[in-house]
Amino acid sequence: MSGAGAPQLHVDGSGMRVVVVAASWHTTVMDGLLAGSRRALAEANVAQVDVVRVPGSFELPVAARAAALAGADAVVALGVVIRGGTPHFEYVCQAATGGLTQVSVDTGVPVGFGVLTCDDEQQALDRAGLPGSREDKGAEAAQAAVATVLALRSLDGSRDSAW
Ligand code: DLZ
Repeated sequence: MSGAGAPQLHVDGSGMRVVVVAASWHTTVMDGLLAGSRRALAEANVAQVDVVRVPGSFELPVAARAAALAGADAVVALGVVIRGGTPHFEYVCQAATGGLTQVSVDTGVPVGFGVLTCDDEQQALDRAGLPGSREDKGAEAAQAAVATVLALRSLDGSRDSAW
């Protein structure tokens, strides 16, 4: 999937509580994704940011659900899955993607999807928001989560969602 065409989201998350759930495989890439999310949430004026680490991307949905049920306005899910020689990649990616979608739809709490699913480590580094990376998927996931909170709030009244 190409990163071309991504929207520029300038969001205001003042007063929001956002929980970042983050897997722990592939430390360098995860450090970049986490830093990008934190940066974007600070730029969006989100004062309360909590980070919860889980072992792998397979564990992201259960942590995201707990965060949503505990009162988070939005959840940002971060992980990196790198293809190996077995079908394990497909199962972990499917579990993370389907599980996070289910959490979001079932709870009504937006989940920003910052799980990289890559053929190799270089693809992940290119998207990790590190010096030299072409894209910053941690920041994009955080902005998307806050933007979706605003979009859903606009359904409650006559306000347009603003970003
Ligand atoms: C087992 C596994 C493998 C092979 N690869 C990754 C990966 O690239 N990225 C990731 O986030 N997690 C990986 N895991 C771990 C699973 O997500 C999960 O933590 C374990 O299967 C234990 O439930």
